[in-house]
Amino acid sequence: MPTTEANDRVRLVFSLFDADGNGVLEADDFELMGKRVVAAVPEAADGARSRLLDAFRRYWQTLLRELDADGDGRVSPEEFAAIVLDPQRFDATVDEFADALAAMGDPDGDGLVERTHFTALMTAIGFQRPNIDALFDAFEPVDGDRVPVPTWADGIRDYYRPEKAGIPGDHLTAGTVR
Ligand SMILES: [Ca+2]
Ligand SMILES: [Ca+2]
Repeated sequence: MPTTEANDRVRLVFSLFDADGNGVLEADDFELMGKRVVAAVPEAADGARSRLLDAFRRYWQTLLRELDADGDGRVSPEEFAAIVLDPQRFDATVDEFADALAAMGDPDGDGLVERTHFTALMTAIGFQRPNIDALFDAFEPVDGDRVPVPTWADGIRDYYRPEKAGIPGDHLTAGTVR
């Protein structure tokens, strides 16, 4: 059984990925979100941007393939909820997305994500400022308020784990769901 926290995390991610707010996920949401997120770090290299845009598209393709039970080309909240039931079907996609997003937060390539870039990217995805701040703090930033790229990428992977509770990613749902 997924934890309550995992269900909350998934509900939140659905509401954010529904970028046009029409209540279902479709290809346009991921184009909209992808453009918004890559624009958040203007100094990112072209390679990092196209990698993240590709990751958003791949993400959508995986959701469509795995979750569109009624085959209407859209993923409803009910269809999306099944994401927690069989997480290994999404592992490769989440992996790629996590690495691509975390890499965007490190435009100077020193292996560390500065808080300003983290905040810009997470704001572009649609998370709320207090939640973003709490998550960054939970990653225990060091060395001039920065966190290692893999720390963030692992945090994203954990966010999707149905069995996890009490993880840094739970700071993102505080005050937003239920
Ligand atoms: Ca939508
Ligand atoms: Ca559907």
